[in-house]
Amino acid sequence: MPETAAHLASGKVRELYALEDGRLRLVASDRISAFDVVLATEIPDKGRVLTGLSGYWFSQTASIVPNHLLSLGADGRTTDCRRLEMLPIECVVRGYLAGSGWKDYRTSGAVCGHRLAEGLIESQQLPEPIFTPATKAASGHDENIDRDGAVALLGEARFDEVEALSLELYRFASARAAAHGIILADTKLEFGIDAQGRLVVADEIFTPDSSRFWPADEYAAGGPQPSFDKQFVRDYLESVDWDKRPPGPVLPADVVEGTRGRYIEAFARLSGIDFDAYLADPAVVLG
Ligand code: PZK
Repeated sequence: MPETAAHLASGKVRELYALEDGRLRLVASDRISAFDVVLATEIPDKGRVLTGLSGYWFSQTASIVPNHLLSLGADGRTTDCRRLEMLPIECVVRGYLAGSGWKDYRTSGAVCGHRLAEGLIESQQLPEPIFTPATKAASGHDENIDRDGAVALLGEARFDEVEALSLELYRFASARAAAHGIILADTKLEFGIDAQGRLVVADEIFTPDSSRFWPADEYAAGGPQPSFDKQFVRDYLESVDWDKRPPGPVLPADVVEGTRGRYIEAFARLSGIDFDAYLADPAVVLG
């Protein structure tokens, strides 16, 4: 008999369920968001690509930190995981100056209390990656906080632990991505505490929805960079008359197919695994 799954929460493009035995089930849809709006058109297999990549990275980083993954579903888009007490911050690591990091630097010369050299330009690589935590806002627009702000939420010992682990995870994945022509500009990690009080990495890890992936061969600091996965969608949305309020426009078939191809290419380049092999047996990413 199939187990019952109670719906717990909806993300923009994912759903979270509680199973009867206490496990959680994350289901990644094929929905895509751009300019903060979920679009009317899905990208076939996007949820499978993100689930497979996350599974791959959880497996590859298990010697750095334990993770919440228990099993991948045969559908390729379902992750069963351990239920944790989630930490109240987003653990962001930035190796390049983009998004809110660039915005904060331009305004104040610092990002989350990290004072940076003068004269840096948009998308420039930082001399070393920095840990730039943010609060989880219900609105979805997280607020960057400094060390003191994060220590007030976590305590000093736990802060030091997640900072060190986040930086180590970023260094591991960015080196792997760089070797395959992809810049991992920044990433957002989520941690929780298990029943034994151990720190565990959860949610999704090093996916294009939780990270900025840039094609290395097109990298040129001094402005915004093309997104490895979403650039066709962004270019199309900028070419039509849309005020960036919901509902988003329907995407043409060539934009959908091109974007699907980019997701599948990111999966294959980062993991070294053929996407059809993943579809045939999702556990292939777990080694
Ligand atoms: C958890 N979210 C985010 C919200 C989603 C995902 N292992 C865990 N234990 C307890 N809580 C969570 C996790 C994980 N991962 C994750 N919220 C809680 C979220 C909505 C939809 F798919």
